[in-house]
Amino acid sequence: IPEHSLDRDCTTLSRHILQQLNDFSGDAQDLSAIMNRIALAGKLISRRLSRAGLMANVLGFTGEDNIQGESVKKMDVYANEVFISVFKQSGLVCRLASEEMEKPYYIPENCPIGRYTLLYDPIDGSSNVDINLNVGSIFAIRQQEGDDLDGEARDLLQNGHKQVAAGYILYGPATVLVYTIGKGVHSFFLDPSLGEFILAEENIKIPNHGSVYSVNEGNFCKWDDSLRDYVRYVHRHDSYTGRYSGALVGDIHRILMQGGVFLYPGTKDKPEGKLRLLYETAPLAFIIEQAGGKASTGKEDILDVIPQKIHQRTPAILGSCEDVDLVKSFIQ
Ligand code: P6P
Repeated sequence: IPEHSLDRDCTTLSRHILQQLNDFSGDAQDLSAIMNRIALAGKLISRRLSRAGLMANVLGFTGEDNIQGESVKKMDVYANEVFISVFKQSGLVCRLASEEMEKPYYIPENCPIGRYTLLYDPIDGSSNVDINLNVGSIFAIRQQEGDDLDGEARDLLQNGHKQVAAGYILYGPATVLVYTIGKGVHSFFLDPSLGEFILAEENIKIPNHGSVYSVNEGNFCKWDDSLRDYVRYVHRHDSYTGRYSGALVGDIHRILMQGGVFLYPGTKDKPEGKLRLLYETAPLAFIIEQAGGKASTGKEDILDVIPQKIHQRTPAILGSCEDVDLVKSFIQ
């Protein structure tokens, strides 16, 4: 689509999904409507972030801890409630599973079997909010299977191939939404003057190799020797450069667009690492693989991991094929 053509400006997210599905059946309409609600959540969060410094009671901590034992920031709570409120009356999803909630939130009136579940991290990297650096929302959509009468949501404990759609919203200098429904990866920029996410790039392909390695080297002494050998290797080669923002979505977006590898390995005391599977590494693995990259725990593809519990963590190595293979060659 030519730059700044009227046609480009009219390629909104919902239109793009229907084009992608090349199908205007009920299911396609539902998926398009769900993505539209996610886009609405992104607009509301983006607006709040842009005013965070100007509004009382937005920055800083609530004083509570979330189920992960992490101190909760006011923006975490606000963003989580935004996702719940935009889906409550939608009739589109029956459950919302979030990093911020111990158990999924059920929307009882929407719960016929086969309805969708939204898994999301409402604001990832929220420690960046107070210093005006990028943060992101991460989401995945799965279909409910079975009746889940006891609220244990066991049908969510399946591998990432069960994801129907996944993506993220990056709140940076511009707000960018990146999604896949298994037919390539596409990006949309929020045009504040239109209040719409407008198509920016279709079928994004991650380069086969990139110069960036993105990892928190502060954990160097806690890693296995194989990871330390990998980092010593890239230190010795001038062709590599380190980039790490401390916010997953921005770090992954850089790797998607420019190539390279993002790592959050396990450590000796936390072999599963820090990142959660169902609403962080699995959605991002879907995106990276759809863009032609690789996503591994170091032992297996992230999309093959079957979680034992909703908030399970996995080690994560995501990025360009050559760079992920290089990391894996040290592990093996
Ligand atoms: P560390 C933010 O808290 C987060 O969940 C991700 O956004 C980010 O990639 C990671 O943790 C940063 O963790 O241990 O490097 O500060």
